[in-house]
Amino acid sequence: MSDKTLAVIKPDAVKAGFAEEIKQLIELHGFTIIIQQKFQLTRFRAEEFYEEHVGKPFFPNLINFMTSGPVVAMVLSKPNAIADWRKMMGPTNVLKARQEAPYSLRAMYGKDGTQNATHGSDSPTSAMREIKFYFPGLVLEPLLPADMARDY
Ligand code: RTP
Ligand code: MG
Repeated sequence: MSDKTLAVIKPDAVKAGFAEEIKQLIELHGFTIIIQQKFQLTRFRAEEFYEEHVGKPFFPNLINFMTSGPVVAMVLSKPNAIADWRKMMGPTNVLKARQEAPYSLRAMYGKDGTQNATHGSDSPTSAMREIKFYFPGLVLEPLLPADMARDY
């Protein structure tokens, strides 16, 4: 599963009109966009997606932000997709990103510590959970020949 990850273009970047440019950069970096869709998250859905952060001081701001407009969710494929996509995004905090990785997506397209343009799964387990969250019907693994031959 580390060859697939869930990427999200967050509401700040979508609103600013950066989505197409970010998608072009994603493909230039060798990722294949397997599926993509624009979603408006409800508070309930945003709280479920970020449940690991419930109770943290930035949680209310995060939920307000993530429901402030549409997001573009994508499944990206490439060897080492999870780590490579996080590297392409850069550090979580945009000010830090601008200092340490000026050509990262967050440095170029983000605004601050919360409005940071993009999301990426942080492990194979979260990639699996997050891909299912946005694309529950997606079949990720091809059927085995034995499955196809089975008499259902
Ligand atoms: P993400 O989950 O969105 O890919 O970001 P991440 O792993 O780099 O960072 P994480 O710790 O999971 O935080 C999730 C999102 O919460 C917002 N945040 N705001 N103001 C703050 O101190 C703060 N800290 C985190 C950001 O939108 C961050 O991406
Ligand atoms: Mg995270």
